[in-house]
Amino acid sequence: MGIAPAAASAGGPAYEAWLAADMHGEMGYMAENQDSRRDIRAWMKDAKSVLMCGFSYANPGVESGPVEGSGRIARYSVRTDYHQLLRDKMGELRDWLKIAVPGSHSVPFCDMSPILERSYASAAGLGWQGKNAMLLSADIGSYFLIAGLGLDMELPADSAGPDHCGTCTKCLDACPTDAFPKERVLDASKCIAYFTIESKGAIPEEFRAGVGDWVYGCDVCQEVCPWNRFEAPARALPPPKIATELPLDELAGPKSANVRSRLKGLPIARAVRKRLTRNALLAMGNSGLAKYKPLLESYTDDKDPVLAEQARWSLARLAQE
Ligand code: B12
Ligand code: SF4
Ligand code: SF4
Repeated sequence: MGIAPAAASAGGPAYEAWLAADMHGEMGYMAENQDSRRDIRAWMKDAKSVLMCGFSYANPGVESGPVEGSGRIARYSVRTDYHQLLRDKMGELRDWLKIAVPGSHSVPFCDMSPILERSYASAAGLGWQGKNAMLLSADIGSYFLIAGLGLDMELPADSAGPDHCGTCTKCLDACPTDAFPKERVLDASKCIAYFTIESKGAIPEEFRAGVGDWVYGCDVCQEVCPWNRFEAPARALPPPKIATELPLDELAGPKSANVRSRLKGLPIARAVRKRLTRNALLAMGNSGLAKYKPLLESYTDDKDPVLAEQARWSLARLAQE
């Protein structure tokens, strides 16, 4: 937890470069509200300070990695959807403040508001923005989510945390789709998290092999980070509800409705059936497992052209094995 001034001047030259280069794919909203994303006062006129909090979702001791026949999902998505949960937690703080400081005004936010949360969190001393663009803490690594509370009171600001990346480049080297044009700048239109969570259409062919077995999000640039060796346990979030590996034939097969019922209330439930099916068909193509051929064949004439084309690509890839 830390305090940033309302005018934390979030973004800086890297943000300008990022906007100019159009690296947001189908996420057109990211190019909108540019000024408000940099300065909370654009949408909270009376803001003077911003309280920023980090909530660990690490699961120390639980192995997470490729499992034959399964697709991987990002670690943050195995617990109850954090958007409302963390906004509500910040809302409790707002309600408490209203009593402690009568007449005070504060606005909670988490992930959904036009604001550069990582920059504000960094200015509030929660950590530094690593070369993988993640906010990293020397105490709890990067497996944490961010939420904030805009405040109408001037509180003493914390100072930005020092950068501990040093000469390390593990995350840049490991990214399977080469999504970092330079340190700390992510080309979102090449990120597996974008392809598997946000993108509605076909995943471009040149990135399909790189997507590997990821079916929802991606953790590669965090898994390789030395600062995540000391994962702190999650205290503020509910326990994981599912494993980070999901059977591919269940995701795309006739029993997909059963899997979806297990995903209820989790961030992954936000993905519509078509998107998860597309991702599972892609992962089957990358699996090297011939057992998926019949299921893939059943999709080659699907009425959805994205699924049909993905199935054909995956069959062709399996045929090359
Ligand atoms: C859209 C979005 C995405 C998009 C695009 C992300 C992107 N970086 O462009 C996609 C779908 C790809 C995505 C992926 C992920 N996301 Co996301 N995402 C967001 C969202 C909603 C907006 C981010 C945004 O505005 N990006 C625009 C760029 C320009 O901003 P930025 O990366 O935050 O930071 C830039 C500037 O600060 C600047 N900068 C950084 N350091 C420095 C230093 C100096 C000196 C200067 C001048 C500038 C500068 O350059 C940075 C890179 O361009 C935020 C929530 C929010 N409102 O902030 C969550 C958020 C960033 N995501 C989050 C998470 C967890 C993820 C994933 C890990 C999910 C997953 N496992 O699949 C991946 C990680 C990918 C990665 N390596 O960053 C968390 C990050 C928590 C943390 N500890 O950092 C956030 C904060 C959500 C939350 N409330 O917790 N995400
Ligand atoms: S989340 Fe995956 S694809 Fe996206 S930048 Fe990190 S390693 Fe690359
Ligand atoms: S892997 Fe290395 S360069 Fe990347 S964020 Fe972690 S410490 Fe920084």
